[in-house]
Amino acid sequence: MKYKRSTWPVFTEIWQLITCILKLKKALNIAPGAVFFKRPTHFFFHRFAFMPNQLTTLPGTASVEEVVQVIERDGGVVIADFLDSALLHKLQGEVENALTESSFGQEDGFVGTSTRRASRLFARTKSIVDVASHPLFVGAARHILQKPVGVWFGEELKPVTPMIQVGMTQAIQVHPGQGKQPLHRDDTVFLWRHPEFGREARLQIMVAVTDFTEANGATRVIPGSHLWDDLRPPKQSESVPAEMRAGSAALFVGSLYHGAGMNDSDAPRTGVTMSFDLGHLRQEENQYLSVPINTLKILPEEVQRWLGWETGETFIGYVEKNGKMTSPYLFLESEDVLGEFGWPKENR
Ligand SMILES: O=C(O)CCC(=O)C(=O)O
Ligand SMILES: [Fe+2]
Repeated sequence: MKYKRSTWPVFTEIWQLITCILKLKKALNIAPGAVFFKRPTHFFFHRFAFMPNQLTTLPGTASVEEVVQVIERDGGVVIADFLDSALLHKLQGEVENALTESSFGQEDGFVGTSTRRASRLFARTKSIVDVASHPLFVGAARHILQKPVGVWFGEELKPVTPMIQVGMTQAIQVHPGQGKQPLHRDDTVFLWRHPEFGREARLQIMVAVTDFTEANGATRVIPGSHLWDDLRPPKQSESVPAEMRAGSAALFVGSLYHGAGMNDSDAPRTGVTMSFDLGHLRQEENQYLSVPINTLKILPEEVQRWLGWETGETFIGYVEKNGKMTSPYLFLESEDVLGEFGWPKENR
C-alpha cells in the first residue's frame, strides 16, 4: 500500500513561518544579519536576513557613534544637511567649473555616455577639504577603518592601527536620459573578498550637490548587502534610491552594492563623491599626480597626510634619505620637494 502524506500540515507550517517573519521584520526593521557582521557565519545567515527597505536618514546633529551604528547595521546612512548652505553654494560653483572641463563618458556601461565626471578635486576645489574634514565623515571613517590588527615582531605581539587615506574624488553629473549604472561594490577596486577579508576597506561619501530624487537618478543602494558573500548577485529590483536634499550626504561602506539611478527628469543630477580607504592599499585615483605639490603644500597638515604623504607604523610609502626610511610628509616644508630626492629640475 502506498503511503500518502497529507500536504496540508506543511502549508500551515510554511504560512506560520511567513507570518512570523513578517511580524519580526515589522517589529525590528533591522538586518539581523548585522549580528553576524563580518564573520564567516554571515555567509549562511545573510540569506535569511531582513533588509531595511530604505537607508535611514539622520540629522546633521547626530553623533559619530549613531552614524557608525546605522552604517554597520545597514551598510549606509543618509545625513541630512551635511553641509551648511554657504558651503553648499561654494561647492556647487566649484564643481560646475570642474565639470565643464570634462566631456561625457565614452562607454555605455559603468561610466555612462550621458554622465560627466571630474576628478582631481583637491586640486580644483577648496570645499572638498571641508567635506573630507567633516567630523561625521572622518569620525565614521576612523571608527570603521582603523581597527587594529595584531602582528608578531619576534615574540612580541604588537597591535598595529591602519592609517586612513583619500582614495578617490569625483564630481558625477548624471544627465537626463542616462540609464541605470550597474550595481557594484566600490571596494572592487581592491578586489576585496567577502566575507574572507573580514573587514571594510573603504567608507565612501556621496554629497548631493543638487537634490537627489528617484526620478533624477539618486544613487540606488541595496541596504544590508554589505553582509552578502561574493556569490550573490545584486539585483536592481532589490535596490532603493538614496533620496536626499542638496547639501545632504550618503555615507556607505565599500562592500555595499549601489549604483547611479536612471535620470528620467529634465535636469542633471550632480553629486560629489570621495572615499576614505585603508592607508596601506593603493589609491584608486593617483593623488601624487593629481594634486600639484604647490597646491598640496598649502593644504592642512592632516589633509596632506590623507593624500598619501605619510608612512604610518609599518613604513609603507617611505622615501629613503640618508639611509633612513622617512615619511614623505617631512619633506613638504622644503622649497624644492622633488629636488630633495635628486630629481633634476630640467627633467620635470
Ligand atoms: O553617481 C552615483 O550615484 C554613483 C556612482 C558610483 O557609484 C560610481 O561611479 O562608482
Ligand atoms: Fe560606486
